[in-house]
Amino acid sequence: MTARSVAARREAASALPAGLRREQLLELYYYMRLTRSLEERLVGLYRQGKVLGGLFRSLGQEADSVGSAYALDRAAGDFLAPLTRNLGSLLVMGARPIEFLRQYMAKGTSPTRGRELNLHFGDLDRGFIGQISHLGDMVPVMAGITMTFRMRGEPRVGMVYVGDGAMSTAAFHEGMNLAAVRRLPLVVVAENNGYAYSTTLERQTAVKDLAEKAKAYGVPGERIDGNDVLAVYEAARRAVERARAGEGVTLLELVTYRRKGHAEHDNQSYVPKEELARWERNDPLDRYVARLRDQRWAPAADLEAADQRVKAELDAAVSEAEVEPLPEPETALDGVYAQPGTQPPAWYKEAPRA
Ligand SMILES: Cc1ncc(C[n+]2csc(CCOP(=O)(O)OP(=O)(O)O)c2C)c(N)n1
Ligand SMILES: [Mg+2]
Repeated sequence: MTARSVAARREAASALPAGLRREQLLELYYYMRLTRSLEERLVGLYRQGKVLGGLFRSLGQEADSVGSAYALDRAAGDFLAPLTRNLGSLLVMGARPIEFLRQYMAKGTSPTRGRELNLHFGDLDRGFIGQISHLGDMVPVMAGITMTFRMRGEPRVGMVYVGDGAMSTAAFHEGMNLAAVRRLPLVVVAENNGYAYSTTLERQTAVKDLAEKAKAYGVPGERIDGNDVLAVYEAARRAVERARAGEGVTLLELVTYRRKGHAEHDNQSYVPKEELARWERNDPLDRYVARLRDQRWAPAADLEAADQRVKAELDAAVSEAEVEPLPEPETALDGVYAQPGTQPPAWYKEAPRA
C-alpha cells in the first residue's frame, strides 16, 4: 500500500456503527442536545418563578433516555412508559418541546390543561403514556399493555423505565414476574444513576450489579455503559428484537449518574464533590461528540447545524409558551370524576386532646 493510499484511508470515515445510517447518528445527537438544552431553558424559567412545580433534571442521563427509546419502532406502534427524567425518550417518541414548557408552566394549553406540572401526560397515538408514579408502578402497567399486544396478535413492543431505587419496590417485582412468566414483549430499562433521592445504591440494595436481578425472574439481563449512546442503542435494539420475536422480557441495566439533585430544590449536599467531577468527565454528550468527530462520522458543520436547529426551535417554543394563559378557574373541575366526600377523611380529624 502506498503512503498516499494509507493517508487516504486515514482520512476516510470509519464504518458506521450499530447498523445506523449517517442521518440517524446525527439524529441521536440532535435529540440528546435538544433534551439538554430544553432542560436548561426550563432551569432559566424555574429561576424566574415561571415553572410552578418542581423541576427534575436528567443531566448526564441523556444517552440513556435517547439511545433506548431510539431502538423502538414508532411506525410499528411500539409503546413507551417514561419516568420523570425521560424527557429525551418522549422527544424521540414525538413529544414536542412546547408541550413540556406548557406542562411545567401549568399553562391552560398544556396536555393536562395545567393540572399536572411535569411530564405525566400521554398520547396513545404517539405511543406513550404518562407515569402514575416514579416508584416502579409502570412495570405492572406495561406488563398489562404488552399482554394486550400479545392477545391481539400485534407485533408491538413495550419499553418501561425503572430507577435503581424503584427496583426495590413490590410493584417492580410483581410486574417483572408477570411479564417474565408470560414472556411478554417488554424491555425493562433499569436506570442505575447511583441515587434514589439522597439514598445511595449501596444503602438500598445488597445487590451490586442490578442486571443480576434478571436471574430471579428467569430472563436475560445485561449491564451497559449508560453514558455511551451507541452501546445503549445497540443493547436496546437487541432487546426489542427479542421481544418482537416472541422471546420475552429483557432487563437492561444502564449504568449512569444523576448529576443534579433529585430535583432543582435539592442542593445535593450529600454528594461528594469528586464523584460529581468524575461523572462530569464522563458526560454522554461530550463523549458522543468526540466519537462522531474522531471517527469522522459527522462533519463539524453538521453538528453546528443541529445546534442551530435546537436553538431556533427552543427560542420559538419558549416565546410561544410564555405568553399563553393559565387555565380558566371555571375549568378546574373539568375531567374530575370523583364525588367530593361528605365526611372529612379520617386523617383530617384532630386527635382527641388529653
Ligand atoms: C410510594 C412513594 N414513595 C416515595 C416517593 C418519593 N420519591 C419519588 S422518586 C423517589 C426516588 C426514586 O429513585 P430512583 O428509583 O432511583 O429514580 P431516580 O430519581 O434516580 O430517577 C422517591 C423516594 C414516591 N413518589 N412514591
Ligand atoms: Mg436512581
